[in-house]
Amino acid sequence: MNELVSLHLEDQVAVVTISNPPVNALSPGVPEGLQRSIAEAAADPAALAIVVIGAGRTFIAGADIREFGKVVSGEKPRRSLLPLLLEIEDCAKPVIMAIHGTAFGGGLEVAMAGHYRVIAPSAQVGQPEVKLGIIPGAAGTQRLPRLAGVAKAVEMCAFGEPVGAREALALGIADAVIDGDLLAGAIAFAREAAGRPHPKTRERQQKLRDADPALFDRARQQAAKTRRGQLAPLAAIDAVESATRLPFDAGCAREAELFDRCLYSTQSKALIHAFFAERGVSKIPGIPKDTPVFEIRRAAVIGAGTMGGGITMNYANAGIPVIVKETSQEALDRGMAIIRKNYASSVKKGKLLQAAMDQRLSLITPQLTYDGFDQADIIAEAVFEGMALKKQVFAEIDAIARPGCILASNTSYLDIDEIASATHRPEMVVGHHYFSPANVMRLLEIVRGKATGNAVLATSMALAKKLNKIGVLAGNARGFIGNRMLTPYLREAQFLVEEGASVEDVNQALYDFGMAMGPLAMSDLAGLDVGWRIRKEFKHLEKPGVRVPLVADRLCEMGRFGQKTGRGWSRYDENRQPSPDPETAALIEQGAREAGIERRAITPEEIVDRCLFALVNEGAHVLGEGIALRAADIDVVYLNGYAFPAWRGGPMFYADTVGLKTVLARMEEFRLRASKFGSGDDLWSPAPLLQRLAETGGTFTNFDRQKEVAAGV
Ligand code: 3H9
Repeated sequence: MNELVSLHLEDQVAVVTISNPPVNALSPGVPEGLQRSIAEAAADPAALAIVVIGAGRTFIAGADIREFGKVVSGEKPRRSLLPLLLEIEDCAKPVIMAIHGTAFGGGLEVAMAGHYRVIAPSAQVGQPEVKLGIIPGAAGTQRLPRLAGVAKAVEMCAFGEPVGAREALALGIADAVIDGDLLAGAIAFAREAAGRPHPKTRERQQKLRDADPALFDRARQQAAKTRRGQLAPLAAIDAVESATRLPFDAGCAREAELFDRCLYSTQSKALIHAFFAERGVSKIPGIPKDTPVFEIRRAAVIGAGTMGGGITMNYANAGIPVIVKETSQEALDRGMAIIRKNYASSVKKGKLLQAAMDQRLSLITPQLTYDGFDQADIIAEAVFEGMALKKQVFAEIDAIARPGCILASNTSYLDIDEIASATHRPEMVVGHHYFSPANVMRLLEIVRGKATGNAVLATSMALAKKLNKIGVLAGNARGFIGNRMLTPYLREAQFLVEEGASVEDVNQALYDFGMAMGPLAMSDLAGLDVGWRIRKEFKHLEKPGVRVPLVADRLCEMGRFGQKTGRGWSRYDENRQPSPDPETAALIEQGAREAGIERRAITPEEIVDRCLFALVNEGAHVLGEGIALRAADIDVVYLNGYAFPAWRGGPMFYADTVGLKTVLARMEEFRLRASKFGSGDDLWSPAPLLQRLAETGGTFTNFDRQKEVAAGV
């Protein structure tokens, strides 16, 4: 016995309790403790049956993912859980797994080795390993199809979505749902089971025989579409398929082979990095977890445009009453119509009940005045991007808002300190930068002005969670983290078309890399007028003589704003499907000719490297300047705000996997090439941090700015 797993006898049933907070992961010591407890209970003549249960908030949430990090870096070999699971399954006394919270990954695999599973109504079970770039590694792909059927096992193992208690019961994963006290119910179930022969999952065959052989290819096609570029979903399908073709032991051996292949892949390293990065962003040095936060009971939003409408929906979705204000009835009606349309489309797709839609709409108060703003705990501004207008709005709300009300700007580029200077309470002013569509995208950049109070930041982080967003702290630099980095990324995309690549070449190369869409397609989706407006705002900061893109402004002057006008970099039909636009191509060629740019053939590799290394170099500036706290925070921004492929880990992690020396060498090639246009040093000088890490063999992932600051570096 050890502290992680304990054993006691209750009502002639041995109760094995796993206690490894926070999620009872199978860390070293837990499997060993389980093994000893089960053996001791099996040998105890006073015990009729055995119940395994998790202490705290959950059953076992899986293998300890931190251990995989060590395996990947070669520090520790993998210890197999398989022998333990066979021992449990072969135990002479019935073993009942009592599930609450989540039985995920190795947790479900342990549960399936028991003879019976009882489950709390709110519990979930799943094999989410693919989300970490691996597959179940302890016979999950072999036992699950025997319990739930092959089709469901393929779905759960290849796509990683969990099922709730009632579905688990219907599928045969669980044997009973226990309302009320789970342990008491499990003990009662165990006493009843004690007299009966108990089934071994690995010996069940019926559901394997029922499988439709065509389902594997269908699943592969689905994975190729919805998990583009990822290895693990395909490996999971192969592993489940082997359950239908091979005896149990051989199926397990095949699973182990596929598991190892996935575990040692860069994809799993990247996805595990993304898992911990997402959970690390809320940890802000100097703002401990117990920092007091303001309660947000009522919200107000200024502006019912694309962003304001989405932000309003976020509050309503979280059950927070929200006022949305516009300046004209027409704009207000238009905004509310879009909100209603968005909800109605969720109802139509079966994602939302009509009653929930009605309830959410009832929380929204559309109006043209500031009435009720004095009651709000937060006022979110989402008006057009322009400093003069923002300052005017902040001066107005400063005069109305009650003390203790947070004033948040949704600016995507502007200086939060200057906005705050329009108020008498800069400590209450913060940036809440949402990403379009704001009701869908999970990222929220929380921008710290020089006066922003810690309580405001802590509240913003907590609020992000409540709104089902991932809050990332950003410093007050033009474009903050995400958009600041986007500028050089989009710049290179435009230079590439000027130098000879087609719009389609550029979009395709980045799409093939794994981005949800190419850079120019993304610009067309966001609206070319957005960047145009920002460029005008910052025109005075452009350095004379440095090369700037030639075509985007011309497209805007012609009223081609992208998808919304049907024309931009590409042409769009009424279903927003793109096709090449010869007029845009001619415009690009003309611009290049006038500027004396010699056009040439450009490889997809050059397209990817130029766009991404420009992005990474700016990321290194952002990190070195402390605009982002950690490289992992930058990765979270790009994974959740810009659809960077999670299996690449984010731009900074990707650069680490390429190797910073290689990145630097490639940038030098680009610098020399750009020198032809007189802008090599301005555009391709490496960020000091990138240079230093490349020279010292460091990585972005291991760079700890806080440590360096503390050490006075
Ligand atoms: C696996 O099982 C492979 C098998 O086939 C076996 C092969 C041999 N390990 O998410 P939260 C930490 S693969 C280590 O904020 P929630 C997490 O980092 C695994 N740590 O809470 C955080 O730490 P901190 C398959 C873990 O309530 C804290 O717990 N399983 C693990 O929002 C709280 O986490 C999965 O993929 C872990 N397995 O959500 C499940 N899980 O406080 C992954 C969590 O220091 N986990 N932590 O930041 C989850 O999906 C969610 O964490 C869960 C709780 C739903 C469980």
